[in-house]
Amino acid sequence: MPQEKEQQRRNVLKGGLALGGVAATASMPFWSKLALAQDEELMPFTDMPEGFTAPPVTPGGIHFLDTRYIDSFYTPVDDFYIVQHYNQPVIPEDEYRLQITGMVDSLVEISLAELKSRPKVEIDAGFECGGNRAAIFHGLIGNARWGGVSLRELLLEAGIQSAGIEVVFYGADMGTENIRDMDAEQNFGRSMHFSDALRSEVMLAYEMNGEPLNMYHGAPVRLIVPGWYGVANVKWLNQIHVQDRRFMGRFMARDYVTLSHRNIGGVERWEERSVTKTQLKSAIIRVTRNDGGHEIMGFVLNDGTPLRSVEVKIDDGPWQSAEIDPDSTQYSWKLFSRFWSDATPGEHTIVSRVTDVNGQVQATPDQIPEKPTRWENHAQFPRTVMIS
Ligand SMILES: Nc1nc2c(c(=O)[nH]1)N[C@H]1C(S)=C(S)[C@@H](COP(=O)(O)O)O[C@H]1N2
Ligand SMILES: [Mo]
Repeated sequence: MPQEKEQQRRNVLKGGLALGGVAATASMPFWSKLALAQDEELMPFTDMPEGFTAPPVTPGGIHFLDTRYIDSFYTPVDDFYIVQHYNQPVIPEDEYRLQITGMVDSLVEISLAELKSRPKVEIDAGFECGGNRAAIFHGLIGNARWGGVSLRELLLEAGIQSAGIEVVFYGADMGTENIRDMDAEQNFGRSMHFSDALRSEVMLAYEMNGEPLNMYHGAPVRLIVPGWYGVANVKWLNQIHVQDRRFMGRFMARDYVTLSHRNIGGVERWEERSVTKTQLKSAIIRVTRNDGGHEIMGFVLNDGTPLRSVEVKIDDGPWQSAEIDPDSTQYSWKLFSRFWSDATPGEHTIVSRVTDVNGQVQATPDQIPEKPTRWENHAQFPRTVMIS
């Protein structure tokens, strides 16, 4: 259970604080560096507005994480960011039904109790909103242990017919969309090709960090698509529909669409693509000072491709390798840290970059294709910090 794991860490942490200081820093287990020690002080980012803080969780409100204070591998449920585009429906557990409809051999209607009686799967998955951005400390982000059932098994049991290529996921939340001068009531909907839907790690989650999923995060059941941007993880999921053509709802085809100027097989084009797989990204979340020196922390997200390295660069210095949290798993976020022994007082620029096993390096802002839309911010992000 994640909570027990966290509790163990905290207990060990309390006992271990006496270690403190210079000698301990290098040998300290990674997780013990996450929680700020009593004498550890946050160095201010000079590229941030003063007095910036994350808002409280409110019904219907968007909430983000103050990433400077990340102190655990699993984001506590109450701190995990919240984004929704319509309402937040309250669905009584005993009334909940999930339907699988369309081009399947047998239509499915399944209650929550029936879902829970199926073999349980658990996976660590971290994700960010496709619209996450530096101005809010990349706070539309979180990492959790999700518990639920395999989508693949359910779909295989229902039997996708050979003409069924697209799997559409509908939430119970609803809004009015003005489309071609007409008001159309629609539920939140997202889709993917059946080969993506059949990936073994895609799941229908009814638990988050060992607790029943709460209303904000899509109770009683949501989709979790490890390695994809947040928008794929349909909350309040109550219908899965298999069809023979692409789904063109707002969140696939009009919104969460990245417009970028890129080379398409040798031809320069303005291309529009749906926000799906998470781009290779790292960012620095904080710099702290303790009695041993300064510590730089950050996170990595990507589509699950294993990583080769994460590096940090200070001012015009060399790239220096950072330590990746050994608790990281394929689809979790990867927290990293780098000890900064010779920080001098004054303003410094720090930046991180991640490289995956295929040799793909996180792009610099110059290397990112011209991209007027606000989605998929994954360029290296230099920050300025005031060291004291
Ligand atoms: N039904 C439904 N699911 C949804 C959304 C929504 O508006 N309605 N928003 C999506 C977006 S854009 C994001 S970033 C994630 C956020 O999940 P969270 O609020 O649990 O962090 O949910 C996704 N799933
Ligand atoms: Mo999002």
